[in-house]
Amino acid sequence: MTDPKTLASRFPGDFTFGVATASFQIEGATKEGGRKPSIWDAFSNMPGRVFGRHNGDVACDHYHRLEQDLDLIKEMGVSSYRFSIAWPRIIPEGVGWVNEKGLDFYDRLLDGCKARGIKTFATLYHWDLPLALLGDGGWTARSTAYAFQRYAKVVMARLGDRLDAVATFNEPWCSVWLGHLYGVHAPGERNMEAALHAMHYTNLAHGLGVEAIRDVSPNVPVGLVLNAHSVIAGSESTEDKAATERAFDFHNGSFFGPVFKGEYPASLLDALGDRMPEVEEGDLAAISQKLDWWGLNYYTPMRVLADASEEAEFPATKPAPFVGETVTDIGWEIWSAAMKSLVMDLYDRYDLPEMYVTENGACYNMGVGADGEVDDQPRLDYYADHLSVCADLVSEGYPLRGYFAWSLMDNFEWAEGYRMRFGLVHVDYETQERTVKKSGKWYRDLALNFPHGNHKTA
Ligand code: IFM
Repeated sequence: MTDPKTLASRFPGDFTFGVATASFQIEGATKEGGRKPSIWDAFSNMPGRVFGRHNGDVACDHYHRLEQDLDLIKEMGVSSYRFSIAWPRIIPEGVGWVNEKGLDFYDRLLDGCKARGIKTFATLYHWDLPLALLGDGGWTARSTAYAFQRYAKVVMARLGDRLDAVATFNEPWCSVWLGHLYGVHAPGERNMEAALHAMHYTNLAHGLGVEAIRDVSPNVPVGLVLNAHSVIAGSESTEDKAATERAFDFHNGSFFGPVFKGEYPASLLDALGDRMPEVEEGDLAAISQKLDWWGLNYYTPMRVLADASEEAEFPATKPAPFVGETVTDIGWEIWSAAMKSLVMDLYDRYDLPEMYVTENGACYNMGVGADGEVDDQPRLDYYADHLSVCADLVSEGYPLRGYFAWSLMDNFEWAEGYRMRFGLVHVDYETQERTVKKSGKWYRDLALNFPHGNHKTA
């Protein structure tokens, strides 16, 4: 079903349609307004880390084009904007002095949203850790969790009055495992012990952050955004099914466990507990405070087989072949059914609050044609397919309150640099011209024509 109006009519009247971005991926102006480097500035400036040695220096120049981009969001017809706040703009050295100019930028962003009738969903940490904190070990140091707590307090004290929702972290799976175990994200570490320290201290920072947010802004709904993995066994064998459960514990349980159950998975502790830092008294209580909401970022399933080789470390799995016939330009399998089974599985396993799909979207790299249009029909199809799954979830009673497309516009796709494009809006990085793609016009039709009100769900 691709008719946007028909699709929109399957959602309840108070559903939120939004678009999402993140600070380092769009802002640019990395040396302006008092900002100091983050670990991603350092990482992208090292040869061999990011495709083409691209970096965030200019990105989408959003810092200088704020008003124009807020107009664009308004034109997209959405009711909400999800963005992240750059810690190195607010507390440039991670600890110590607070940079008022950094807060001023987000002040303008929030005022601009409010003036346009757009709700604000902020994320405090979308991977741009102040580089200075790496001197103490970055996320492998317990002190970083306390630095984050202070940062959360500073942000909420100045901006909390205009936030409709706040998330502590975006996808800790990436900043922990990609950044400290697989080495493909900043800071580029490949070490299980370091990764396990980053895992616990990130979880602790989340818990301390929740305390800080509630202390300063008790009325702002607080949540956490997780890229939960839909882990699917590559075969029906007992070994592969057991591997799937291990993979679930490692990739999901390492965050969902402490946050929603107050414990790390037993299998993870058995296999790797001796390399974890001390979990101090009170840590798990802080981490597992009840949240108002959680966010799911979903793109593709994770298919796994058991890895029986001697050197395989927990969870001892390897990738299984794709089943879906199509992949996006970044090579990710398209399989919307896994989004539904994932949500069902997570609500079975954990006591979860209401949720948003905080990211979903597809990478396709087509450019602007001779007619001035960007024909990205496969992205449009991806959105229609996955939004239909969301409508099914709503009609089956899952407390899904909103959906944010990733992303508003093409941007810095981390280790892939600018070559991978996820935007509903095309960005010409030479001229910074924005062109709404075919998928963007379709999403606009859906969001703009969405019949707000108490209409019944299908
Ligand atoms: O671009 C990223 C985003 O920063 C976090 N979630 C996944 C997106 C696509 O890879």
